[in-house]
Amino acid sequence: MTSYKLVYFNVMGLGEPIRFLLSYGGVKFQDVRLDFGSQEWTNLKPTTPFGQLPTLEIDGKVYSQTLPVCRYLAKQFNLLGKTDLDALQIDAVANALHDFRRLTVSQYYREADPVLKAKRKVEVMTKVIPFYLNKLEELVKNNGGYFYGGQLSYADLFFAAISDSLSIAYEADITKDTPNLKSLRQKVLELPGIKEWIQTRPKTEI
Ligand SMILES: N[C@@H](CCC(=O)N[C@@H](CS)C(=O)NCC(=O)O)C(=O)O
Repeated sequence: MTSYKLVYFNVMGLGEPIRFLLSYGGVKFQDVRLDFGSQEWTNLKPTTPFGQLPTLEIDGKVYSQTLPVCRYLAKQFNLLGKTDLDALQIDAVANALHDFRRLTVSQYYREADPVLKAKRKVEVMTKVIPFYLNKLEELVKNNGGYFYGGQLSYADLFFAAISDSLSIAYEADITKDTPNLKSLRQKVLELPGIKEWIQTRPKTEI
């Protein structure tokens, strides 16, 4: 049996889409959570492929970068469409979601400098969030309740996994004005494996 060990910080962040995929796939995984400022992370950082987390160890070998890791798992669990062109479209949505999270959560919400944060807030609230929500809502509306092809893909799981963090940054339910995204999120949270993960996962703010 394949062994999986996810190493990330004690937040949802970029670890959560990987945790969602592993839970959906019904495989057991070690969910290692480090403290950002810890000696453990300082020691581990130079040994990781690109000095950052998450990493996923598969049968003892370390792999990094959230999107390729998600894509690999999506392939294992049949969440990458049927053709290479399906996969290309699904990857594009997942990549856009990764950008959306980075701009909203990493570059604005987690910004430590209050002056810079206040400046970014205006841009994020008035431009970034409306832009992505509008595009994403349209996709789901035009694709039978999913991001692509009228069927579940890893992009759908990715969105549901980052939605809580997006809502924290947005200071409101990120799906409050987008009914299609709201029901997609709900559908994913009800999936076997993911439902159990949500009930048992450690509770963290973001
Ligand atoms: N491109 C990477 C970005 C990973 C990343 O930004 N990781 C952050 C946490 S979300 C990190 O490791 N920060 C700690 C550090 O850089 O020391 C991915 O998508 O996985």
